Amino acid sequence: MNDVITIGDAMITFNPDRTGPMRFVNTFNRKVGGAEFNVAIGCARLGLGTGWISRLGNDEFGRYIYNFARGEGIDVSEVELMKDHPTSINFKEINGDGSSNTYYYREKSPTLTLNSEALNEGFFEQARLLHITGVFPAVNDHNIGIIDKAVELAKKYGLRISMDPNIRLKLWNEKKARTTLLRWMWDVDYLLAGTEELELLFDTSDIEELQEEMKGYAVSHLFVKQGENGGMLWTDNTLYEQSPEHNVNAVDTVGAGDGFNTGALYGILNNWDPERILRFANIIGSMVVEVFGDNEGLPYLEDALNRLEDKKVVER
Ligand code: KDG
Repeated sequence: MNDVITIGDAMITFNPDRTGPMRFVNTFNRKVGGAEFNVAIGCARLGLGTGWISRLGNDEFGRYIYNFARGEGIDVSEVELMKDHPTSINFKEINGDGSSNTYYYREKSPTLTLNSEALNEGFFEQARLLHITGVFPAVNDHNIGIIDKAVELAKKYGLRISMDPNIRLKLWNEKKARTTLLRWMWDVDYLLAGTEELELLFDTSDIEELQEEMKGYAVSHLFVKQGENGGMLWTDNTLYEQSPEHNVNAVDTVGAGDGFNTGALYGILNNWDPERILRFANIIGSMVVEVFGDNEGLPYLEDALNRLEDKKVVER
């Protein structure tokens, strides 16, 4: 049985070996990225049963991603390698402060071969939570129908639903992002979003106004991810605030939000109290930015708990 299932497009991510404009970068390291895929890795590392629905190219990159996912212990029974659809790729440009720009080559994503009829009901029936993001539907309109069906199946089998808007304006425009993501909001239990994304979706990032807004939907937990400024969680009519972690050396911020999500989902699925959930999410986000790559910094449960409990670890 999987605790968490998710659907998405993974890519070979080329990480530069130096900061600065990409035109001056000569060497890249081959890594793997993809918002939903990162969450799947993070959940699996924390010990949650995790399943990923996807399509990859039947090529060397596709095999690499497939084996990577399998090696992380992700259930890949709903992943297929497709002929004539090269695996998607992206290149990153990293700035001195760890922030980055992304250049996508994913128009013909192998996930175009995935259809809503291909979603295996049994996979949903056996799971506890469906995690969706705004990246997969932004890659192609075709994927919107797949998320519609996934949400329908999640409801049918009583799964909880978490959503990270993950708005990528290189993939779709503001209006499209807003109308598409809002149509799923009625079914979302846990919303995990950045301040700018909330502004785009609800025309406000004021936490009191957002709390009111959430009451109109079924959202029980609103997480506001504030990056280096920490985060907030609104649940049960109470607002919890988390200040930033100390001494974080950010080298690559991509994937931090996905890391935050994994901590939040772990805490929720284990019925932790809100303060602990929020701190854990924040800690995992901060661990991700300390390592190059979109998911290499995602911790195993023991490492994350050591940070949560401020335990000193003897290294040698
Ligand atoms: O959330 C991080 C992801 O966005 C990254 O791993 C890959 O850019 C990416 C994408 O669009 O999925």
